[in-house]
Amino acid sequence: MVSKTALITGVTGQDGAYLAAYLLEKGYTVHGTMRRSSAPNHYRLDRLGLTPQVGGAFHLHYADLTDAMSLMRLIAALKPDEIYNLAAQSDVAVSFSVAAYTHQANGLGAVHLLEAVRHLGMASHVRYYQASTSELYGDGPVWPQNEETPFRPCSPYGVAKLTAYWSTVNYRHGYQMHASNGILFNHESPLRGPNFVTRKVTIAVAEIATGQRECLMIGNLNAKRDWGHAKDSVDGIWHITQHKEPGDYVLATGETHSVREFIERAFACIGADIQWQGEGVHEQGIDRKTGKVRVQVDPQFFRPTEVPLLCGDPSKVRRELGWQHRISFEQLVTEMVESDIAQLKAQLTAQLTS
Ligand code: NAP
Ligand code: G4F
Repeated sequence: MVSKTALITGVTGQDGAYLAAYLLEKGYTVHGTMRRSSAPNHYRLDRLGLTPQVGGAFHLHYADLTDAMSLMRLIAALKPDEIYNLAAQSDVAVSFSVAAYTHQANGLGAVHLLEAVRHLGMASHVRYYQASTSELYGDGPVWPQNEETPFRPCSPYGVAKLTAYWSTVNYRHGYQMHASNGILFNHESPLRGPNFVTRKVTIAVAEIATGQRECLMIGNLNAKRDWGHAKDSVDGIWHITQHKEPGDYVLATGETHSVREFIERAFACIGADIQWQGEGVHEQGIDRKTGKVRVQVDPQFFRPTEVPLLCGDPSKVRRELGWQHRISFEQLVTEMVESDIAQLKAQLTAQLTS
């Protein structure tokens, strides 16, 4: 067991919740930041049984990446050994609507943290992890993408994350900080936000399976992603931060699948075989057995610019840190569908008995 203190920004998010549980298991004291919201936003922590208690190892604090002093104050008070900057406006599609805010949170937010560490005189002993992303590769022509592949981000989200990426590299070189980037490809779980495509699909499949809905409305069926499991990702994040030397690492499975394949696999979990008919915005997914239309394309989910294909090359992280993903694409999809069906059934039972 270790007796280190970690500060996780964005602990109420998918990765933050899993990382908090992972570090607590290792014996860390974990401090997480949360934002004020008008409704409770800690349901993921609740699902993992993470409740702050007096005298316990898990603590929550209000802070916001756009408020530099809130971060400075926390770092000064907590003196963490490790800082994991996971907080972000993480929705690529939404970043086209709130571009300036996305830059402030995702780009400047990282600078606020790095500056706080430097100004507090902690640069020589704090380890800093930056949640970088495969969105940095954008619509570039090269794949599989590795640490040498040129970045060509094509969304406000991706461009903002580029600021955070290079700031992390700059503070490493300029101030000898142990500051690392994890270039993470898409990773999912039952705790994934419901507006990301995987969870949107698995919730729809669960609702169709329980008779609550007829059809899934979807955007670009042909986009391809390297989808791993968030539990594997947080293990990689920790290994990057523990490495003697700081660096930049791709965390990926090395496999890529289309949105179409994800949908087929998710429907297969409830025994439905999806057949595709039509083209473009008129394409439909039909349940072969019942003839019912289960998937329709809706152009409102198209983006102004799209990242068509992500497939990571995790050779460096395998070679240097011995990390590799364990949970397969098939296991991931099955776990998500089963979790959504179980949750929905529990809700329906609760409604019937109340
Ligand atoms: P997520 O579920 O959307 O969680 C984001 C977290 O950041 C939440 O706790 C959110 O708070 C918080 N947050 C948002 N804006 C903030 C602000 N201005 N100040 C403070 N906190 C703020 O994202 P995730 O999937 O866990 O991803 C974690 C990080 O990895 C993000 O930086 C994301 O961009 C990056 N990343 C994710 C993936 C992926 O596939 N999941 C891949 C590559 C990189 P609320 O709960 O209040 O919204
Ligand atoms: O699930 P998505 O919204 O994730 P996206 O855009 O790849 O971003 C996620 O992964 C990044 C890492 O590469 C993270 F940095 C980022 O924070 C986030 O976690 O969309 C995946 C693909 C896109 O090509 C999108 O156009 O699915 C396509 N898609 C098709 N129909 C859809 C839909 N995406 C969403 N959200 N909703 C749809 O109806």
